[in-house]
Amino acid sequence: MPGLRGPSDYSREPARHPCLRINAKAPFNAEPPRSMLITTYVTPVDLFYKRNHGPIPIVDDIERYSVSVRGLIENPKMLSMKDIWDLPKYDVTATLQCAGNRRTAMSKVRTVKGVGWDIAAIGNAVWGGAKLADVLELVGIPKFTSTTQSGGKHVEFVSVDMCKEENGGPYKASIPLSQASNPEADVLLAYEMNGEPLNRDHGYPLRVIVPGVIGARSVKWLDSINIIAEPCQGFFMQKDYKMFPPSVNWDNIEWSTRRPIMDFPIQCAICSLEDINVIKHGKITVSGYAAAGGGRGVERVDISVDGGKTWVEASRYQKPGIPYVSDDENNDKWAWVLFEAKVDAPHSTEIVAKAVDTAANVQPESVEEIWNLRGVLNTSWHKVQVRVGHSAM
Ligand SMILES: Nc1nc2c(c(=O)[nH]1)N[C@H]1C(S)=C(S)[C@@H](COP(=O)(O)O)O[C@H]1N2
Ligand SMILES: [Mo]
Repeated sequence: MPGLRGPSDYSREPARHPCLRINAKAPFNAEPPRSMLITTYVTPVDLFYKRNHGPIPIVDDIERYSVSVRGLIENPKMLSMKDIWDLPKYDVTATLQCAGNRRTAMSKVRTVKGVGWDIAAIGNAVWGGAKLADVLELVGIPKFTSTTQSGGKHVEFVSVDMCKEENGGPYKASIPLSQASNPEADVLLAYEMNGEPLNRDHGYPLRVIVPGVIGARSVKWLDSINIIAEPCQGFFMQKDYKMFPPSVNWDNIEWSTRRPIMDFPIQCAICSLEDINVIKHGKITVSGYAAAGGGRGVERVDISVDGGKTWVEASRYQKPGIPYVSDDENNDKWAWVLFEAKVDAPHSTEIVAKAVDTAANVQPESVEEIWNLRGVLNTSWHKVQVRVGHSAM
């Protein structure tokens, strides 16, 4: 029996937290309630969103598990968990966000294809593992390499889960070799999440973490690493997770004209309020998360209580009680920033949040202008309705 295998049915799924909102049962896709998402800076493993495309793989014998590293390199190798554990260990606090986060709101404009997510297909964890740049050195690829001698330019990660989009084949994705071999990009082969061994849902025994990039590239249940000349040709790189303008529909789509999405764009959402709220007259707390992709900082989070006419600035923090400064070198550069503002809502209104990153990128105002048929990257201003009533609900 192999060390790691992908079952063909859902009879051996792990137990999950009862608070999760299940968006699809098989494959299992679920997110925590809004209010629970931001009670902690580091998201508890149980509450962290779970995004799968097939049944959860099974480890029969961890002693027999190994990752093969092969392709356009001189010395292909099979690495056991011990080989990975023997490398220097890094703990990287990084936010993972599904490109489909906030898809449900986009689907209200026009139908989109995909799992309906509210605003919690995102989480922040401390990932422990070896740097991919160190792993690549074991097979003779020096740090900061963009092309190997035999023409390798991309690093492909292949799993074992059986995905229907791949006609029963495994999930796979790739990133450029220049990013993979750059130790400062902090790409990890992670075996721990929040100080515990990874659990099955999140990729046990070993997964990739690509900080600052959409979750789809952080392949779980890693089986092999291939050094290849062209980006991975798998479904999730070539026929999914690409950005299209609103004019593209299922009749005129040409997948090959677009790049696979990598860095996620500046995002923020209010988690302290549901879509529609009835509140008592007075101060309300508007709090949530902001996340800038690509290792950029969160420069500002703006809150409006009049639908976007006037704005106040929210306070930002990563560590409780310590104000966040976007260019501080001690920040967790790959992690989200929580925000809070106390505002007055004297009458029924729309409360809006939008964030600005350190490259001055801003979230687009309307979801219509970024609508796309797959419902990805909905980063439009996050809006909630507040009705001021006589009694709080
Ligand atoms: N093997 C494998 N890796 C995968 C996936 C998958 O279905 N199979 N889903 C991807 C997507 S789309 C996301 S958003 C993240 C979700 O990671 P999580 O379930 O640990 O939150 O895993 C990525 N890695
Ligand atoms: Mo995703």
